[in-house]
Amino acid sequence: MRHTTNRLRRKLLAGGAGALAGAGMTMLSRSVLAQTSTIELPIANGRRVVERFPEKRPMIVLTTRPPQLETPFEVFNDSVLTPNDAFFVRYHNNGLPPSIDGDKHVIKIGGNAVAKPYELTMAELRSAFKPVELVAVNQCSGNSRGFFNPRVTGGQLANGAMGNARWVGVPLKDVLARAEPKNSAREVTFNGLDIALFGGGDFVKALQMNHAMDGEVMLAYQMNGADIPMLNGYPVKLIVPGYYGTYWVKHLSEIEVVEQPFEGFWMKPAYRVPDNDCACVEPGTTPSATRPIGRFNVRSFITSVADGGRLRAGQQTVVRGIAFDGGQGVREVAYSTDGGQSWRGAMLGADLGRYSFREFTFGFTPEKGSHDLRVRAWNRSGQSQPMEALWQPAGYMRNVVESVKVTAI
Ligand SMILES: Nc1nc2c(c(=O)[nH]1)N[C@H]1C(S)=C(S)[C@@H](COP(=O)(O)O)O[C@H]1N2
Ligand SMILES: [Mo]
Repeated sequence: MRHTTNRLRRKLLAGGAGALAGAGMTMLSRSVLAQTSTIELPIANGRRVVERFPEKRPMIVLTTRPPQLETPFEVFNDSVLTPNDAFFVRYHNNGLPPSIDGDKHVIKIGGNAVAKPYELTMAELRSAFKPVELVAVNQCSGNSRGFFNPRVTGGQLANGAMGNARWVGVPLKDVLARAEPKNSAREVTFNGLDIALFGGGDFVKALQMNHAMDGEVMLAYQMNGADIPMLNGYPVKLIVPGYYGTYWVKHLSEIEVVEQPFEGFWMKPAYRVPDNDCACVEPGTTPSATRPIGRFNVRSFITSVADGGRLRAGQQTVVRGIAFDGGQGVREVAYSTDGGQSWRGAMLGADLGRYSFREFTFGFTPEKGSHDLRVRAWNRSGQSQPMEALWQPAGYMRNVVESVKVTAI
């Protein structure tokens, strides 16, 4: 029932959008302007418009064409899974399809390194393979870019370009196996329905063959028990657990298994990081060598109180937050209430799997005055977060131990 309703709704939203993809998106984003308000972000970005897009609650707007929407940070305190209507949205190009018929959608599987190219319908994807389920974080490479100092160009995001969802779909490995990859297969490329309207590069990403065949990379058609929202990749998106969102191709429509390395614009020069252990360079300098961005580093955030927030003096509060990493799983979260001078262990919440947000809590009874709260996580292989922010020119991979200054009154 819900399924049907969803589909109807999606058609309604897209209805009358016109033949041009770009015009279609204008209609989509303009259809619900009534809810506009603004928000002050605690960074140099200043005021931001908060607006409601199709299937979304009011979100922080970076751009409207294409839609780039950030999750209001309070959402991360409500639940460990990020609701679909609050999940961030990132696109590169303007040519979004004005509407998608989920029942007619097909994924073409081919390339010069398969013996049997074929077309996979959504119906077959849902019925001919054994579905799997996984809770995993999607995070944009540029999440938190707006905090870089010295500042860098690109979307000036605060910390809301991330989200955690329960995905249901089919392992990519099974879908590829049916095309009978040859021994010469080296990489797999992924393309979605959106196009670059004004030239520039269509958004295509690639994974190494062994990564694509690891059994974890997934073609998901469900997000938190519902169809994937249009703006998050309806009807099917690639899930690359532990890897930055750039690989999570939305409206997936073409998969190619190829013998030669793929170096399209969005693999090179875009989405590269300094090729060293910290993926960082001296502020203001250019890396001498780069590699494609890969797994998430370790991060943790206090969610129950914001920087500049107030607490009650003399009263115990439970401070809450989330931590995650690139797939080892969170082993430990430490907290400090004195700006990092002394640390104690926080309590970890339910384990939803090693790719999920992990909740943590600690009790704090503040004395009257100001306090500098910090949290720092470790993953199961002992990796953690730097105390001082690292820098790189693209503004990717920020994971410094953040400081949340609160006043107890
Ligand atoms: N088809 C398509 N898929 C895409 C992109 C895009 O521009 N087009 N952007 C990628 C990037 S950089 C990110 S961070 C994620 C964001 O996923 P979301 O919009 O569902 O949150 O989508 C990825 N998949
Ligand atoms: Mo991204």
